[in-house]
Amino acid sequence: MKNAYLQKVFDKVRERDPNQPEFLQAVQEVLESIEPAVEKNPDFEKLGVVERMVEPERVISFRVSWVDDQGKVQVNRGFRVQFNSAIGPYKGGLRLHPSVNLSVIKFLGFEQCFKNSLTGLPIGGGKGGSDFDPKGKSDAEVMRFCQSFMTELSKHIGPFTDVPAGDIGVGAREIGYMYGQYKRLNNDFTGVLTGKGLTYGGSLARTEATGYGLLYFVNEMVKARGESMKGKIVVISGSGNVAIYATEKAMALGAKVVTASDSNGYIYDPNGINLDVVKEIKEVRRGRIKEYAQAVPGSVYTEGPGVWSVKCDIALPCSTQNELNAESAKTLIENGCKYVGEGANMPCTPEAVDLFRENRVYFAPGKAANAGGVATSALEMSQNSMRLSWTFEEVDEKLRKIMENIFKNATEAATEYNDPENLVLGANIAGMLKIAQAMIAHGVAY
Ligand code: NDP
Ligand code: 2IT
Repeated sequence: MKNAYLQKVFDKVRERDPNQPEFLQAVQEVLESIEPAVEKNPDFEKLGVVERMVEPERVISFRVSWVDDQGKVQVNRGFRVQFNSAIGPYKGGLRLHPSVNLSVIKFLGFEQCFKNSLTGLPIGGGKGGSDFDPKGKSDAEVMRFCQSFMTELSKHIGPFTDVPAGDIGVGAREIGYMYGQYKRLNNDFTGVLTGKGLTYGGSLARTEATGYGLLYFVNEMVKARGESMKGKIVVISGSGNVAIYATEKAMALGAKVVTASDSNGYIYDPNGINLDVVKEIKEVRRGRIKEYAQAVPGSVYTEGPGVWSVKCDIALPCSTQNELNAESAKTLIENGCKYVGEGANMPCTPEAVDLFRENRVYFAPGKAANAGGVATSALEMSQNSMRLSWTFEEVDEKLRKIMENIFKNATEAATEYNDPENLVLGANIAGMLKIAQAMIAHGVAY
């Protein structure tokens, strides 16, 4: 970092939280890329804008005790980080995964602020979750965990305060159990969560939104280089919510998706993934991706994280943070990959992102490319407030326009600094400026 003010802010964050590597990584990436915008706005330093942005407004950590099927009491740790409410109520998902800790939730909450700002909708940033592992748990255990988690979380959220949603390990089932518990405790039928089921206030197209939105964004990048999605070979990691609907839309746009993965391994299907089979394994049976190879002749399952060794034109990491490192980036580049779009949050390491830029791989950071999920959550909030529901086509059309606008705004911000394809720079600056203006407008209490 060349800017002395930003370096000072980063040093302080590192001094305060030396044991939060994911959070430090996310902060460093943002601070490095907003440098030119901060230099243009010297009042930011006096007003402490960046210091305030890197410090969450509120961090809630709580005990979640629940009873397993054997009658034994289990204890997990729950979190909600309410990062920034300058432009709207805190908004962001809940992650249930054994790797969840404060560093992970803070990095996700920090990213969420800029992402939500980029959508153009009035939503602040937050994130939550728990180190509870839903894998191998019965429905009844998941329900009891979700109820206990919500018993505490309900004290801190509300439709105009903080509106959580899904993330890794949290889909329609978990949102249903949490919503039921919130309603039971508050006697209030309100849009306090998004990603709800369609029978109780959910929005059509929310399930598809993150994956579809990613492809609407990537389609803009491909068009900007005068190309088309038709016939492109796409490698996608993950086989959860984002990966499944990214695959669906990529195929609808004429591309061929040849992989899917989970934390055990990946499948390669040279004929193009049969998405019905993936949906049956993942959405219906909650099974493992290796079952695909047994079901579909001609496909191959490989144990381990090697999905990035498959040759492609477009790579879309849709699993988790830091899943694509420098070595994988080199392999992708050697194999002729031209576009990378982050469906997951921060899936590419900083070294991988540098390599993409140096080699003219057109790169879309998650806070721009995967913003379709939260944008559609905001559309769910609007529908709840209006007490009506839009058709699938209406929501999908709004989503497409939002993604095209994010691409346009990030590209324009990057163009101002003579680097039009630098969407990291463009997304961070465009997202940050709106939050900064709102924070300055609100003043500081003293
Ligand atoms: P899901 O739980 O539906 O799916 C997650 C997928 O990623 C699974 O295939 C899972 O495999 C794999 N995965 C998770 N953790 C790891 C890990 N540590 N190592 C390897 N593979 C892993 O989650 P989503 O699809 O909702 O989320 C995927 C990513 O997209 C996350 O980064 C999330 O933050 C981001 N995102 C999600 C949005 C949404 O609306 N859902 C919106 C924007 C971003 P396994 O089953 O083996 O664990
Ligand atoms: O990372 C994300 O943007 C999400 N998990 C979705 C958040 C939301 O509120 O829909």
